[in-house]
Amino acid sequence: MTNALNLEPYWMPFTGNRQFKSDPLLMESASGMYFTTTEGRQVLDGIAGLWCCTAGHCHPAIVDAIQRQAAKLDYSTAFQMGHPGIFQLADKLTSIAPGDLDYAFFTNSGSESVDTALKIALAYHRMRGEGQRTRLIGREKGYHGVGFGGISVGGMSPNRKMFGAMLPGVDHLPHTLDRSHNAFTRGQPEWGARLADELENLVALHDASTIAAVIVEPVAGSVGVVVPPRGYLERLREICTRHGILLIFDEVITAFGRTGKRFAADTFGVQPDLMAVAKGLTNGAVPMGAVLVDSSIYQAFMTGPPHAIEFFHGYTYSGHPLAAAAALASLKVYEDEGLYDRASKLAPVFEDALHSLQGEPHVIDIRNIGMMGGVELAPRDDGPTLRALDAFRRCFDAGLLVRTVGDTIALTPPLIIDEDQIGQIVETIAKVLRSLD
Ligand code: PXG
Repeated sequence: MTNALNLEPYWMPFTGNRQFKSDPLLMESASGMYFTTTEGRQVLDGIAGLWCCTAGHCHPAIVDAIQRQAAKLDYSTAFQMGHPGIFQLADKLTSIAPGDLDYAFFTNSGSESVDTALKIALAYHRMRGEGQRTRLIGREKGYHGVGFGGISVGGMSPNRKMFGAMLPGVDHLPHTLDRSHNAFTRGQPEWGARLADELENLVALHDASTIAAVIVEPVAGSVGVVVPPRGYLERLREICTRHGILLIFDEVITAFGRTGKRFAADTFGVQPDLMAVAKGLTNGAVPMGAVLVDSSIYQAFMTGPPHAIEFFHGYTYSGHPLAAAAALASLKVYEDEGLYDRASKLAPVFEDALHSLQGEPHVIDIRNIGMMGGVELAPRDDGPTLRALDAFRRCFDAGLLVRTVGDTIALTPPLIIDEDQIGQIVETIAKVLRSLD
């Protein structure tokens, strides 16, 4: 099968193309917790595809909804027109979203959701006569996708350094990863809330009247699972409110149960003004993202004549019928199968299992919350990421898919995982760690 394929023309994203093409890993099919490779091997999915297949793979209800929708209405524009599914979805999403996030704007990815949220924030201030609020504040080590807005507020240098000056007027908060205080913390670290006070310093430097929004991942994912210190998000919220700055939560990874409640905003009890979601929205089955918007922000746009477009933004595929069908079916499955409760009940089991890896070779930190965890390895002397990449490949060969980000092994299994499978994940990782250079 692999031999018959011409691997060369496909420029693969976020991949070492030459290494991959010399030793490809190809998936043929998937069901529930498992992938099957083109060679017929079963691989346990430790990362829900890429933090997205919350209810496992090829869930029959989601497959059925997509198939029926494809045969009924394949496409209709979202501009000046609609279809029932997308209104049902906006209704459903805003009914489960925390606080007054009562409006939903649809996109096709997390990156588009982030850029859309940033544009809403800028336009909102301008609509209210505060057009001088143009600065955006992100955070070091943050990941907000790959659009120009997302990489500008993002804080990962490899994703930024090749791409010029990016958006002007962006500043960054310090990140909260601090092993000297917080290594091997279970859940939220006690130390670090004071890092939120750095926002006061940025306000003092730039003046609040120039700042539109602050964007953070409530739990940073791609940097290797960094859980917010106790009190940190609360303090960011308080400072933003005091200075009229919008707080955007990028919940592309954390929404839909990952932290043990529906949204990380629920888990931490902190309410954002805008929330970017994607990934789990459709269980990964059809690309879709959304920005959930506080009612007061939407209302600020509803001012001109009723026929006038209020927000000059949108995508050909915003609110795509197949994505809407997949999302409606996914949200129903999450509720019908009690996956949010399941995540919160399994979280302590997952936590114990992960922390049992403390003391295994190379492990320098373990971080976790809900059903997301990171096991950080000491970098090899011959370069960062190499040891983790070696671990990734050895886990795969042993029948387990993990994700490595830097030198951290990230684990975010589908929420349908059972206790035996959690055991299988940590046993496989322990064996692999013992075999590594
Ligand atoms: N925000 C966050 C917090 C994300 O994690 C995006 C935005 C962008 O989403 P799209 O759908 O445009 O990719 C993400 C995406 C990794 C990894 O290995 C994570 C993502 C993407 C690629 C790799 O951690 N998250």
